[in-house]
Amino acid sequence: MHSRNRVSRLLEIDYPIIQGGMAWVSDAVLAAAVSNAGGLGMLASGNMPADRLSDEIDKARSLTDRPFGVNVMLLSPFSQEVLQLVARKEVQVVTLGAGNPGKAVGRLKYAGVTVIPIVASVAQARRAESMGADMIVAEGMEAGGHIGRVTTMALVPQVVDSVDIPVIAAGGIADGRGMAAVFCLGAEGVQIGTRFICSEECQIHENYKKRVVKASELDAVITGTRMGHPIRALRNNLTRRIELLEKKGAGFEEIEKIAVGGLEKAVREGDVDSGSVMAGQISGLVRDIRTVEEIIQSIIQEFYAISLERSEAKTS
Ligand code: TUI
Repeated sequence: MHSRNRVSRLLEIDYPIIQGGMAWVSDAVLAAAVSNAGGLGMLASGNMPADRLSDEIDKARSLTDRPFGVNVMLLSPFSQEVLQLVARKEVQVVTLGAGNPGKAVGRLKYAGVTVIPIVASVAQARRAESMGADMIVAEGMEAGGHIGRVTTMALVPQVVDSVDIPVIAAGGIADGRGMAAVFCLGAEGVQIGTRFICSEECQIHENYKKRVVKASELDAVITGTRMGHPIRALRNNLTRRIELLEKKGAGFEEIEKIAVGGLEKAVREGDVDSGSVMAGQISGLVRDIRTVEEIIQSIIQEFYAISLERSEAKTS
């Protein structure tokens, strides 16, 4: 058996696998399943008000005794009240995404929370470390949803060389090979989103899961770059409409009108044609819906098998 590394020790988990905090997707049932399987489950606060998140935290606590965390989406109009809530409820871990973590890091650290900003560049990583972050997630543009501009392959080693705190890689990882690859680049953990969308415990509409299972590697396209908010989602009527509007030079408000609410429409109503089916480029590798326990065990077994091969190659 392998010894726990810095990430699993600091987070008090069996395996350094963090479930992505995906807005409208990462609820108490999914997060508790991941924590119970030895990873770190995450609740996504998305655009939720604090009272709704509070209920979700209580529910997760009723479903697992293990640590779990909350992702705070910094673009949310409720991000300040959500930050207060997670500190008050003594949530163990918080990831901060989609914006400048700024004062949030110090406030959460003061409340005893383990703070993990999500970064998409070396400069953001350095800034996060200097603010007092415990670790960072370096998220490549293979990821689904709101993304940066650098790939995981290029971002992770450059971030690893720029900071001393542990780096967790995200974007394009769905199996033990991907985990082994980013560990070769110096990562000490992985954050996985898309693979967990296609789990039994994920509570979203079946149409969304089926669309991800059906997707090829070319289907996860980027829209919104011109507006300064690049979003990766599976190609459909919505992404084509946004592309056309962008080409015509439509304003932010016009595009936002059809994009906002699109994620909820796909996740809850199963409208995968005109809703937003956010998912990463690794969708093409996800071919089935399995339990969270099966997903984590197969990632870990494959990862350990590759690590063993590498250490045997070194000594022979
Ligand atoms: O946050 C994500 N992915 C997301 S959030 C989301 S919901 C949404 N709703 C409305 C508008 C936009 C999104 C769907 N997917 N990933 C973490 C992440 N954070 N990726 C990239 C970043 C990021 C981007 C800019 C982090 C920091 C940043 O700027 C920081 C600075 O220093 O200003």
